[in-house]
Amino acid sequence: MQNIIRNNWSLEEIHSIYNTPLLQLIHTASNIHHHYNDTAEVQVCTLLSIKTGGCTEDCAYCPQAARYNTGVDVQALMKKDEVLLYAQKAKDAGSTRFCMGAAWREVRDNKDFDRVLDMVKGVNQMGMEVCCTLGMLTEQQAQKLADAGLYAYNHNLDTSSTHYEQIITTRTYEERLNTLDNVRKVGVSVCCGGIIGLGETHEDRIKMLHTLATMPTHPESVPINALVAVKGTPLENNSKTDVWDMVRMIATARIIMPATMVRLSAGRTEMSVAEQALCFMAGANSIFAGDKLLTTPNPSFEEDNEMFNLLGLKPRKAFKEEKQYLRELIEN
Ligand code: SAM
Ligand code: DTB
Ligand code: SF4
Repeated sequence: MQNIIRNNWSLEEIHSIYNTPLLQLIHTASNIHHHYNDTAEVQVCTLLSIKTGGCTEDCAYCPQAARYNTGVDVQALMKKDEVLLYAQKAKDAGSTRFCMGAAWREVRDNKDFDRVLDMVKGVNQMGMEVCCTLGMLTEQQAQKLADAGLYAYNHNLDTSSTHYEQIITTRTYEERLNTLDNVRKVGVSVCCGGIIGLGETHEDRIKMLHTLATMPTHPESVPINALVAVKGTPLENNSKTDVWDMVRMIATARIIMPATMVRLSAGRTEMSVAEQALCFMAGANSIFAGDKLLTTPNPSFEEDNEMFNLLGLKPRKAFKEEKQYLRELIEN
């Protein structure tokens, strides 16, 4: 197997990989995973919602959009010290990446942003990889976050450019791609993936993977979320995501973006350990840990510890390789 990372995938190629008979697909993905990564290692990330609910946007899946009645309590931006306590708790439980999420359309240059910059500095000083997901960013804002020590920025495509308008109308796909460009320009690691179970077709999933795998540089991490169908959102009655679809998606992402961290993200509470094991076999090497995602439940640290022991997995160390790789990219 050659060490080649490709950015020139055609839709047809990805279509044919995605549609490979399932066991063969898992086998191929597993081989590629072995070649490029330490398959025993899984990155453990913890999420914290630092500003919850009351969001102006209309993302059809989201419990935090003000326009849906989902029972999520609106909470103003948390205080820095409180956030750092959560980060310490996550670190003590074995997390190496701490991701702070805000229910914002975009970052604004105000006191709240200054407070987030302080949080980023604080978490960085604790020796954790610090990540944020705050909505759209300008290049200047991305630079400020980078200067404060931000390691990664999460901004998802969510779905294909075609299905997108069925899901979100208050900001465009183009705007998402612009934010991702701004993050890339300042040398912050890009975390970008999507959700399955939004009513999209297999072709939409293939198209989204194609957009990710043909970026000039692959995102360093790609979260694959299964929709958490929250009561009160327009997608509350969507059917449960088929675990085989999750496996197929992860395996395809692994094959076309071999060195990327592929994150088995939202939806794990609905999956057995055996089903999650299949996802790790298919190339997933990152999870969100801790009993809450942003507003919805997630398996506890204890449950995940047990799973790691059973499957022989170990948490990946912080700051491994990625930074060097990014540095080289910027220098060249
Ligand atoms: N407000 C910011 C934004 O939209 O970019 C950051 C937070 S937002 C909650 C981050 C991501 O979480 C979304 O882009 C979406 O991919 C994911 N997400 C939100 N609600 C979800 C749900 N119910 N099920 C699965 N993923 C979800
Ligand atoms: C991502 O891809 N998934 C996370 C994180 N990035 C921000 C969010 C999942 C949210 C699930 C719904 C909730 O808990 O509110
Ligand atoms: Fe707001 Fe982000 Fe939820 Fe969309 S996904 S409604 S932007 S919090």
